[in-house]
Amino acid sequence: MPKMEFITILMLIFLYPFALGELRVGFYNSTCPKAEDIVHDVVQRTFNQDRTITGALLRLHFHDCFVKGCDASILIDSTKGTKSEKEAGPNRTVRGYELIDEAKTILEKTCPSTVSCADIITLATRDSVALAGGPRYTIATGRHDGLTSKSSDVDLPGPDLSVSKVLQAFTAKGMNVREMVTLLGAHTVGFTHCSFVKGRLSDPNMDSDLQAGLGKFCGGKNDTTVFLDQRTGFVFDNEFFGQMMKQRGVLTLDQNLALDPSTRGVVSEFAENAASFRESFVDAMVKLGRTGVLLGNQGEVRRNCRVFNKMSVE
Ligand code: HEM
Ligand SMILES: *[C@@H]1O[C@H](CO)[C@@H](O)[C@H](O)[C@H]1NC(C)=O
Ligand SMILES: *[C@@H]1O[C@H](CO)[C@@H](O)[C@H](O)[C@H]1NC(C)=O
Ligand SMILES: CC(=O)N[C@H]1CO[C@H](CO)[C@@H](O)[C@@H]1O
Repeated sequence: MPKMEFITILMLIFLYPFALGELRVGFYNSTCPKAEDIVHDVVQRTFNQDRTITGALLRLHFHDCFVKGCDASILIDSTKGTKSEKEAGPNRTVRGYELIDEAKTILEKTCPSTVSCADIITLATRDSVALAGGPRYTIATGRHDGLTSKSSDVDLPGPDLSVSKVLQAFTAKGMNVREMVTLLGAHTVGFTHCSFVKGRLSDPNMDSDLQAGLGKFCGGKNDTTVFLDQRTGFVFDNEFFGQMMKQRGVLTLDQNLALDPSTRGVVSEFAENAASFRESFVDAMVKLGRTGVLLGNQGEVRRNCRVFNKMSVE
């Protein structure tokens, strides 16, 4: 029937972008109009009790996106057969899983099987940055959740690597040197365990007052934590870069950003110009959030962020 065919073709043309899939601002406008509000409320409630959630989510989002793309593969729990990404060394101390579960539980009640775990991470991170004083930005959604998560896939750079080695890892993900410095500005919030600091207690590139202070906290046997930004560790601002310019970086890599000729200029620009850092940060986060995303009919929308749908017991 010609008429039917015509309608079919029209429908195909109309549905084409959906089948192909793309990230869009307000992707859930019609399928789950409350999605972004629900995530925001959960983040707000958690933040009111625990301001460290901003650092937790930023790191969770980064570790997710840099290993097999922003596909929530970091959320998968290990099973008897497979060690998942979260078991890998660099994740030891990644936090924030409970918040994602809480948002997912509410979303599954409101609009079942609609909002991906990868989008929840992305939205929650965005909201937590704004609550800590950082920029509020719009971010596209429509990511799907990945179907694999293996501890052996995790190859994140460590904090003692040189700037040029770490840059290689960022370049491999399509980021330039300015974007790398910008994203490392996330270390304006959150903390590190003393195990990453011990090796710096005699580093001549560290301000001597800071060294004495860290020596007291990190000199003992306990692996306690210290702020990455020693001046405003809870506030999302450009003070991290000010601290690097004063040799008050806690991680070797962070300090080296201010010492290495390839990155020093950007560090000094951000230290002086808060607006410039904020703008760059928004652009870099939007870009980070597009890394290796699964769209359209790739992947799935997990019902439980810790378990692949095919593994879950109905
Ligand atoms: C490849 C370069 C990077 C290295 C080597 C690195 C290394 C580290 C290390 C060693 C810690 C301390 C972890 C702990 O002891 O618990 C840390 C914490 C953190 N990282 Fe990074 N990082 C990098 C890039 C990033 C990026 C790109 C972001 C976000 C966009 C980020 C966000 C954070 C945050 C927010 C924390 C604090 C976590 C918390 O408070 O629990 N990092 N990072
Ligand atoms: C969703 O709504 C917002 C605000 O009205 C709009 O900016 C955005 O383009 C919409 N997105 C879609 C995919 O409909
Ligand atoms: C180390 O941890 C133990 C057990 O949590 C605690 O009793 C002790 O006071 C801590 N020592 C220092 C130096 O913080
Ligand atoms: C939260 C979590 O699963 N952390 C794991 C990260 O990796 C270390 C080392 O393999 C495990 O001991 C942790 O349990």
